[in-house]
Amino acid sequence: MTDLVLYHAVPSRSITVHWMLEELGQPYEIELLSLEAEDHKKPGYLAVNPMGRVPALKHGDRVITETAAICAYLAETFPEGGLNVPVGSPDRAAYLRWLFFAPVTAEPAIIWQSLNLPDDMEYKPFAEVEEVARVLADALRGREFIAGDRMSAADVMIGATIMWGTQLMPVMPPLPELTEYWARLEQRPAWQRSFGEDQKIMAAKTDAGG
Ligand SMILES: N[C@@H](CCC(=O)N[C@@H](CS)C(=O)NCC(=O)O)C(=O)O
Repeated sequence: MTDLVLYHAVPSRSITVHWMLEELGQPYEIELLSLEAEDHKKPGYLAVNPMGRVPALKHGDRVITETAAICAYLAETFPEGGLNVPVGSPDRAAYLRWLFFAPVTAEPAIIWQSLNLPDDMEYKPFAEVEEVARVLADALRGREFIAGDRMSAADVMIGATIMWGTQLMPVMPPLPELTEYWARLEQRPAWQRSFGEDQKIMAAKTDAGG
């Protein structure tokens, strides 16, 4: 019995939290939801996350939502996992910057681009994917990790965002700094484990016609 429960659906942003949990090495359980069956809009789940979206994480009687917030919370709550960059660290500014950059700047740009809206729209509320890719490539050039010289929750967020933007929703220019960074991250045993499990979940859905 564990007091960490991930409300998970595949494919969805919760694969990022799944990876984060594997990186931490803490015991956790998965509550699998089917977005196709609209499990996330049913009262049981709306009581957990009234937004009706995944991921959500329960830690004992606490609930936390928002992928980046969950990753930051896990890193901070379980510092023995080595993915936190604590207050006072010289790398803290970079850590927070990239943790937030992923969902607030990069992800909307990727989604916006994938909508394939007309180029002549007068007002675009989000950054362009080209700019996001260039800024990330500049930040990653000559570095192994995005904040400091070791893996952190910011790498989980930025890595997963690059993977979505260059592979699952391939609208972001696959600049070498980005693809090389992801190629390194995807070798991590924690990603291999979570991704392997998520692929099995996908395969079971396909077999069931879902
Ligand atoms: N800002 C939230 C977004 C969560 C979100 O939109 N999740 C999607 C899956 S990737 C979802 O639950 N979609 C179901 C729906 O909109 O009905 C986060 O970063 O966790």
